[in-house]
Amino acid sequence: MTEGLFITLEGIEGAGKTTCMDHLRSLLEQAGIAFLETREPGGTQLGEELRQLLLGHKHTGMSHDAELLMMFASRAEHLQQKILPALDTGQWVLCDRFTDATYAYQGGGRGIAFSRIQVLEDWVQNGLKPDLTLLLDLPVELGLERAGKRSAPDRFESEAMEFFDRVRQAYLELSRKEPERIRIIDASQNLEAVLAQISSVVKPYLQSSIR
Ligand code: Z5A
Repeated sequence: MTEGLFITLEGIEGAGKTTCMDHLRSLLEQAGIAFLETREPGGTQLGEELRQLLLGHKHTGMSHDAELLMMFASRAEHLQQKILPALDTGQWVLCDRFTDATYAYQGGGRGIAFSRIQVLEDWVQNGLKPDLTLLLDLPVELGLERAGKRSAPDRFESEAMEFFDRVRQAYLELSRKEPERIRIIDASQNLEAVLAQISSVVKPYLQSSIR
């Protein structure tokens, strides 16, 4: 049994990850590939409870370090319980956000040094990284406008425009460092054009999985 492929979706608020996840799911189903669909923070019972603490407004003033550590606590559980077992049995994993979000939000957004985040990444992931990351990039104003049409904002969504600007810049910096893994999708385009970009990036991986 070969190892599965680990694909993550990233982007600022309102980038369209949920919509693109639907598209990825149908591409994999059409190709007959078994996969696990999951998200962060969350993906396990403990992770989902941490997600409520992280996104809810009960602990609005939590420290940046507590926030960072809870992201990695959720991730450690997620890797052990779900992601690694799926990859080990040859399933693909589609994950809505992963560690690039930590560099972008806790690093870029909150101002925690990348080097400190890297210590936790090395500890929890032991070298594991996604095989492919689709970074849905768009201007912050457009993302917030799209997201604004939805329900009440969570603790992150309540941040100011400058916060999301820093998050976006951090994502772009990550993709400059790892251009092969982190592929930029122009999410400012209409939905049809965005989904076409995703298909063209993912199709070579689908073809190489057909033996
Ligand atoms: N977080 C963190 O800080 N550190 C970490 O390590 C991790 C996460 C893992 C939860 O994430 C929060 O956790 C997140 C970062 C933090 N906070 N924020 N912000 P989440 O992924 O669950 O929450 P989210 O970013 O708010 O994602 P979302 O609500 O799922 O939004 P989305 O998936 O990107 O957008 P969407 O729902 O697909 O699209 C938004 C709207 O735009 C919707 O009405 C669509 O129909 C529309 N749309 C989408 N694409 C288009 C195009 N191309 N044209 C026109 N309209 C479109």
